[in-house]
Amino acid sequence: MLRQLDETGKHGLAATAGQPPERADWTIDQGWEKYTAEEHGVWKTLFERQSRLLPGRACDEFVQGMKELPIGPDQIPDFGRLSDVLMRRTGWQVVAVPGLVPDDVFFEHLANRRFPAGQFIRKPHQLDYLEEPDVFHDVFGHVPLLMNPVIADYIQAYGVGGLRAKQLGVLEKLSRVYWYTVEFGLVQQADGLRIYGAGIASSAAETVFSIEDNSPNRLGFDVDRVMRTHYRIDDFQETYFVIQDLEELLALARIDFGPIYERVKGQSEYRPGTVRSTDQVVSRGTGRYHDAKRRAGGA
Ligand code: HBI
Ligand code: FE
Repeated sequence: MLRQLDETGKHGLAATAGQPPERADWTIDQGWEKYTAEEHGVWKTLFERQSRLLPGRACDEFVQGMKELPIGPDQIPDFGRLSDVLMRRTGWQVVAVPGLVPDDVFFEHLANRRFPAGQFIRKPHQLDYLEEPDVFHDVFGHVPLLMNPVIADYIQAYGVGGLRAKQLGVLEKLSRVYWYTVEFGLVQQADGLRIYGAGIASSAAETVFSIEDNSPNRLGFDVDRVMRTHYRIDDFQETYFVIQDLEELLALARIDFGPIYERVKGQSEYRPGTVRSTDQVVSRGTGRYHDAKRRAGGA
């Protein structure tokens, strides 16, 4: 997967450009009956590929959530059926949106425990790369962990915090915390590092890269540090931040970010690949992957 959000906080609302939404909250009907056999086929290809890769790489909570949801290889899931199960477990719902929605609309949904999921699915030629969040990224990547009470509270808190951060003019800082946790987070488990970030869990190549490759840095999560760290939207991350367990996010959902914004304001920022002497290094990357790209004149 790739993402949507650039470092200036602007978004390409490509899929819906020029068409104002019919409903103020940007939701649409999923229109499940209208998915074609080809679209269900794309889901199946992606589902089967990820299902082979995730055991031993995704965290236990992710695998458990997936098991308890009406999600399988054969069909794109029905949001109504997902919501029935989620609602009973953590009070969340999944609602359909055309793609990216404006920040305030996105946060308003999260603050009310509604997860806006892209209604569309990528085309067969986009299996490995697309910019907007589609149903595979949103449902396969995010929904399993919404079954977990800690993640359920954390993402709601991000919605509440997002509305506030936007008013304070510090959304870029908060969005880095979201990026390096909800989208690209790793967690330490008894038997090794595991994935909990949806951006990784919905990408075959990054699933392997984030866990096994010696190129990226893996650093202990620190909220001030993360707020000061740029991220990559166009390629694998150069650095992943590792939490000790999912409970660490619960603390993050409860603390007041106000003083942290104050502290971080005006401090220097870090490039995605920087390692400081004060960082807690889980594994220091060789940087080989991104160096090679830079030499080739790429990113
Ligand atoms: N809209 N559908 C959708 N999904 C997102 O993840 C999303 C969005 N709009 C805004 C947004 N993310 C980000 O800008 C915020 O997380 C900062
Ligand atoms: Fe996402």
